[in-house]
Amino acid sequence: MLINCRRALVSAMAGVAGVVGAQLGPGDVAIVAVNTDDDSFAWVALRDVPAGSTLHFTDSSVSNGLFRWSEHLGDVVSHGPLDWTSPADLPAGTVVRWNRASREWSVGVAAGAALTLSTDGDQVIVYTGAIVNNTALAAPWTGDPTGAVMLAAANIANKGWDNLTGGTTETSFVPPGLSTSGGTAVHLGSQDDAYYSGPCRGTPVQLRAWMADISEWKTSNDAFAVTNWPAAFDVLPTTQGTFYSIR
Ligand SMILES: [Ca+2]
Ligand SMILES: [Ca+2]
Repeated sequence: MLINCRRALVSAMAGVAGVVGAQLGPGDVAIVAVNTDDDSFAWVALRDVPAGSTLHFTDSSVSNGLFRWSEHLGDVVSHGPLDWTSPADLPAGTVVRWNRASREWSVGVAAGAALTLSTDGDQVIVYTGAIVNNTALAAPWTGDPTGAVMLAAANIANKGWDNLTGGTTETSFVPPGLSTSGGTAVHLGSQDDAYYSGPCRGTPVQLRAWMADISEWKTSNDAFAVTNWPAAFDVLPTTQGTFYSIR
C-alpha cells in the first residue's frame, strides 16, 4: 500500500529504542527536501535523536576530504554552519523543516548562520562535532573535519558529486565518510528545487535506497510549496524478530 507521506503517521517506534544514546552516524538522518530558490530544506531522523544533540548544516564544498573554510564555515559575511539543537528526544520518522524566512526550525532550536544556496548548484551537508580551521592546510581547503562525523548530504542543481579536486562553490566531492552507494550522499538532479515523494514506510536501509533514487523525487526549477514536502516517516526496525520492551 502506498503511504501518503504528507499525512502525519503514527509511528511504532519501540523498534529503534535500542540505539538511543549511541552516537549519531552516517545515514541516521537524511535530507528530504531542498529549495535553493528560497534557501529552505528539510531532513528526517531515521533513528531516535537524543535530547541535547546538536546537528550542523553547511553548504560548504569538499575537495579531497577538506572543506572550503570561506564557504559558510568561516566566511566573514555569514559565519556557518547552521545549527539545530533539540531540547527533547526527537522520535525517528520526524521531519524537521528549516524556514529561511523566519529563520526557525519546525522542531528544535536554531543557532549559527542560515544557508544561502545557489540555484546554479550547491549541497547541504549534515554533521555532528566540529569542522575547524586548520591553517596548516592549503587555503581555501582548510576546513578540517577530523573532529566531525558526517551524517548525510544532498547535492542539487548540478551534475552531481563531481570529485574534482579544487572545485567551485557549486560542486563538491562526496563528503568524507558518506557514499552514494550507501544512500548517505544523494544527488537531487539538475533542477534547483526537489523533494522526496517516494515511500515513507520502511527500514532505514530501505528508505535510504529509495531516497538515493532520483525517480523517487519531484524536481523543478520553481520552488515547491512546503505543503508538498513529506510530513513524516514510519521508520521500521532494522532487525526483525527482536523483542522490545512495551512502553
Ligand atoms: Ca555552497
Ligand atoms: Ca529556480
